[in-house]
Amino acid sequence: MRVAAGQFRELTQEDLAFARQIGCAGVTINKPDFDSQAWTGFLGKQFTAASGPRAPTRRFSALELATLRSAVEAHGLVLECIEGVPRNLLDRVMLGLPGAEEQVEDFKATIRAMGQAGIPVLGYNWIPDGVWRTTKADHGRGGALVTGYDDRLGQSIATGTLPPRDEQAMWANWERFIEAVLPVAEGAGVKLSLHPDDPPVPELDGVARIFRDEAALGRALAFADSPNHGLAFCTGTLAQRSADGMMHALGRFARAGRIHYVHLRSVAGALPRFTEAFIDEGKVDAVAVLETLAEAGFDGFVIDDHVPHVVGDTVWGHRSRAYATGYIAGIIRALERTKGRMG
Ligand SMILES: [Mn+2]
Repeated sequence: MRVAAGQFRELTQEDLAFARQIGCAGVTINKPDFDSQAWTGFLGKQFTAASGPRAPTRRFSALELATLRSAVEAHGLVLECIEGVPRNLLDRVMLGLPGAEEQVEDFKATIRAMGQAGIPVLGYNWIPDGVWRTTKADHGRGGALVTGYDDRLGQSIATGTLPPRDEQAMWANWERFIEAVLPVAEGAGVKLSLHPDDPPVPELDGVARIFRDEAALGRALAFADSPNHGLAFCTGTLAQRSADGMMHALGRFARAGRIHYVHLRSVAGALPRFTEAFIDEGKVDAVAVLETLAEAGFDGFVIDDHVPHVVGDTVWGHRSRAYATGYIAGIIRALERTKGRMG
């Protein structure tokens, strides 16, 4: 088990140096938009107006991914994972809209490119309108800014941008998707890792959120029962329903060897209303989480997630992430030492 730095949507050489400086062995990249000005600059490509706005389909090329991997490795880091493609490159598949087939073909090509570039894990989720919060400026400990969600407000919002989809439709679309892409992942030696729906409520904006609890995740793992399909286990998302339920799911899926990586964050409160919290407070017991993973023999990586915004911090959250990452690394070290003493 090891700690990584994650959720870079854009990347600079400084960010990579920072990840190494705070002791991470690896990094993850979030939904990279390789056609954006920031990414074309990082990858040493010419940005042209033709690069954006982005078409509804897009495959990541092996060359882009290899360039990215090399840049990461130049800092003594491992590129552990790409956490998803931009949402609008998979939305037609999730919603079963015209153009879904083309998006699936691009996703398959992306998996093959990941395999060629030697990047072992591709995270994904099944939420076409993304993570919802009803505030981004609630006050946490010491006045730190934290995000929050109130389902009474959430349920009153209808964007009118998505076609309504019930549970049955979202499951059917997912089953069709995973049946199409999993054999490609197995052939390419790439792991696909499902992140639960955040917030984990039955429906938002007229679209069912199917991956919201242990039962649904268990069903997904049984349906796509392969070492190349597992979970991006997010402690915060599941604890937003129930911290006890999250711990139960964690133990079960860790012992089954189906957790590829972990988002470790905490929350205060639970649905219908919660706020995010520092890693050392709130409903999620980070020590218990890491202890459960260690006992199950988990050998993947753990990253922080949605850290509170502290005094003087950057948008990405260098200060807050350094704190959370150090906290995780310290617990892992302590658990290793205890295990060594117990023989
Ligand atoms: Mn997460």
